[in-house]
Amino acid sequence: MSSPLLHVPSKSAVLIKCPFSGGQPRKGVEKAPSAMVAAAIANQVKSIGWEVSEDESIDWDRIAEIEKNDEPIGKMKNPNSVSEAARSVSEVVERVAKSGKIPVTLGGDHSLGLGTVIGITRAHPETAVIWVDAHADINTPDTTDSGNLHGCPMSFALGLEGTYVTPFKEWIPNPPVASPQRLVYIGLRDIDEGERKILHSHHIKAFTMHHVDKYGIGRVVEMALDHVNGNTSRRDRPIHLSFDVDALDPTVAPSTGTPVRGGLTFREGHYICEAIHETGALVGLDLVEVNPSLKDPHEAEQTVAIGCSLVRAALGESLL
Ligand SMILES: [Mn+2]
Repeated sequence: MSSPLLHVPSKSAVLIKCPFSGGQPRKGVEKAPSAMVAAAIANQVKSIGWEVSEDESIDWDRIAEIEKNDEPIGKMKNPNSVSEAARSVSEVVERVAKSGKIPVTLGGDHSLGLGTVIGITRAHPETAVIWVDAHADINTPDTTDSGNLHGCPMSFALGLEGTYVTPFKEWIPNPPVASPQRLVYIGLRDIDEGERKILHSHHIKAFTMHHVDKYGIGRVVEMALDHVNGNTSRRDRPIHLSFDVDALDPTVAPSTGTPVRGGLTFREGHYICEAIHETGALVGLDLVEVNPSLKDPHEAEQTVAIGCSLVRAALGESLL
C-alpha cells in the first residue's frame, strides 16, 4: 500500500549523480552513480510508480580540475573541490526540492551530504535529518585526525565552532539552516573522541548499534521519528534521509571505503527506509559511499544492488 505524500505534490524524483571522491582517499567511490544507473535504478524507481528524471547540470569535470591542484588548508584535504562539489549539490537539491520533487543524490562520498542538507533545508526549512551511518561525520576542521572531509559534513551544515573557514565560509549559511535538535543518527559504531564531545555538548540524538541491539530497529526508528517531531506522535516534519551504505554490516555491503564490523543487517537497513517512507514525510534522499572498485566484482555488484534496493525502499517499495 502506498502512503500519501505530505510535502511533495506527486511521486516525482530527480536523480542527482555525483561522481565525487575528494572527501576521502580511496578512488572508486566516484564510479557508484554510473554503476547504479547501469543497474537500472531509474527504471526500478519508475516500476514502483514514480516519475523519474536526472539532473545533469553540475559540471563535474570542472570540479575534477579543481581537485588536481587542491592543497590542504590546515588539516582539511581537498578543501576547494569538496566545498565546490557540496555547494553545487546544495544548489541543485534546493532547486529540485522547490520544484516539488524529491532529490535523490547518488554519491560519491559523504562530504556531499553537506550540500544535500543545506539545499534541502533551504527548500523545506523545518527538515529533520536522519543520518544512517557507522560514523557520525561530525568532525570539525579542528577535531579531524585524518583531514578527510567526508568525516565532517554535519559539523559544517550545523555551523559548529571552527567551520566558518575558507573556502566553505563563502557559501555555507550563517546562521546555519540545519539544527542539532532536528538531527538524529542511526547505526553509529565508530565515533571519534572529538565527535563524542560534540554529540554530547549539542545534545544530538544518536542511536548506536548498542541501541539497535537493545530496542530493536522498529523501536529505534519510532524513537528517532518521535525525537525529530519534537517528542510528539506527529509524523509530519519533512525528513531528509542520508544513508551511508557503511551503516550496513560489511558482510551485507562489503564494497565501501570505511567498513566497520557490527553493522545493520540487510533487513534493518531496509526497515529504516520503509518506515520513513510510511510517514509520507520524505523530502530528500542520499545514497552514498558505495565503492564498486574495492572488492571483487561479485561483492561490488552486491553493494551496488543493495544501494538501489535501499533507494526503492525509501520511495515506497514494500514486501506486500
Ligand atoms: Mn558517512
